[in-house]
This record gives sequence, structure tokens and C-alpha cells, in this order.
Amino acid sequence: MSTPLITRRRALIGSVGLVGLALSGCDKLAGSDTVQGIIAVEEKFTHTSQRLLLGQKAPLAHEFKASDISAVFKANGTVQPDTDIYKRAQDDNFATWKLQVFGLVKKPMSLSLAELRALPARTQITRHDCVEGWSAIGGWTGVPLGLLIQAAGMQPGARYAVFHCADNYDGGDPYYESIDLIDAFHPQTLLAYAMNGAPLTVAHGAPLRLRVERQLGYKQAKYVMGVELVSSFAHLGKGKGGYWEDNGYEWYAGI
Ligand SMILES: Nc1nc2c(c(=O)[nH]1)N[C@H]1C(S)=C(S)[C@@H](COP(=O)(O)O)O[C@H]1N2
Ligand SMILES: [Mo]
Repeated sequence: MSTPLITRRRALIGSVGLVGLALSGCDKLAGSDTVQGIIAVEEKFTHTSQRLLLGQKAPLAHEFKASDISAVFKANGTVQPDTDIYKRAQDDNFATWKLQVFGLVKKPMSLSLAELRALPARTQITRHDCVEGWSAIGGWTGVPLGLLIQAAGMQPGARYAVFHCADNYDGGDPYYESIDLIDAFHPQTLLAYAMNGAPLTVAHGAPLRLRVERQLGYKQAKYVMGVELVSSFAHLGKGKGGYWEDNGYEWYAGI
């Protein structure tokens, strides 16, 4: 465990609280050149218009009661990555697996599952909407992504968080996803290690998956091995910011 995270944790537990931190982070961001730049360069009408409509308030996705949790939550896309790196991690039940936080950060970090579990956590019960036409309500527990980014510190020029996954979709290209910093610092954006109170199963993305609650299912990257801060995702995959985006889906998949 690196000192900055522990320091941050003490500060959080102290007075502000995690949501306070995330929101104050957002307030600062909202006035920055970076965020203004993101808004200026967005090509997608949906994205720009939603941002304009929402202003800087970033409302929360609806959260449900425990009794609303779906009896069956379909596992979709990859349900068992077949890459060597994943199989090795799975073999020891992710005991030696580590999340890499890198790219345009001041302090790259490498965090074990135990270290992630020791950080302040958020639990939320939300509805997952897949573009294929099914939905399910599930409970997610994990570390707010904004906390990790704060701990790593952003370098100037960071605009997006990219999630590198362990699976090659359908035996083809690596699965990856990306979100902007507004979603990265949204208080409901988590790197989740538990679903419905139990450790994430392999089918649902063990050991760690993204929850970005105001976007569609394909943004919810499973098997996250690394979070990279970038200024542009043009050099990744086919340059559209995600596996499904490279195959024609919208980058901003707002619900
Ligand atoms: N790494 C990875 N993440 C992924 C996918 C995938 O195939 N690989 N599929 C996506 C799609 S389309 C959906 S709907 C959700 C499914 O999550 P679930 O299996 O927990 O229901 O994961 C998303 N994240
Ligand atoms: Mo999906």
C-alpha cells in the first residue's frame, strides 16, 4: 500500500467524506481548461447536449432497494477470458493479480485486490441496460475511480480514463473502454470487486470491473487489468475509444 492512498483515506474518513471529495474534484474540474476542452472537442451531439442539459450537477443514476435486485443477472460478452495473463491470475484466485494505474499520472500505482478492498468503498444498487435489449438490477461494491485518480495525481493533458481488459473479445481484439473525466470523477463510478455482496464471479468480470452508471452495458468493462489516463485514445485499438466503439457503437452511451 502506498502512502498517498493511506493519507488520502485518513483525510476522507476525517471530515469531507468521499462524495464530498468527488464533487469538489468535479467542481474544480468543471472550471478547468481540461473539461472545457473535452466539451469543445466532443463530436457526438448526444454527449454535448447531455452535458449542456446537465450543467455541472452530474445527477446520480437511480439507486434501488435490496429487494429490487434481479434474481437472474445475465452474464454477457466474455464470460471466461482465455488469455494466459488472465488464466495465471485466475489460477491463484487473483492473490498476485494487481491493478496498474498509469499513463498521465504523477504516481503510477500497482494495487492488489487486498489493497483495493482496504480503501473506502461505495455500494450501490443500480439497473444495468444492455444495448441488446435486456436489463437487470444488481448491487455493486467497489472503490470510487475518482479516489484512485486523485491518489495517483493527474498530469496536465489527462482527458480520459482507459480501461484495459484481460479478454480478447470472441478470440479477436482486446476488450477496452474509455470514459471522460466527468464520468471518471462521478461519485457512482466504481471499480467494483463485489456484486450483490459477494466477490465478483468470473462471468461478471472478476476480479475487478467498471461501473459507470449513466451509460449502457458495453461501457461496463469487465476483467480490468489497467487504468490508463490519456489525452486521446486515437492510438488505441481502431481509435474510437473502445472495443464496441471500434465496431460502430457510440462512444458516449448515455442512458
Ligand atoms: N472485458 C469485457 N467487458 C465487457 C464485455 C466483454 O465482453 N468483455 N461485455 C460488455 C457488455 S455488452 C455488457 S452488457 C456487460 C455485461 O456484464 P455482465 O456479464 O456482468 O452482465 O459487460 C460489458 N463489459
Ligand atoms: Mo451489452
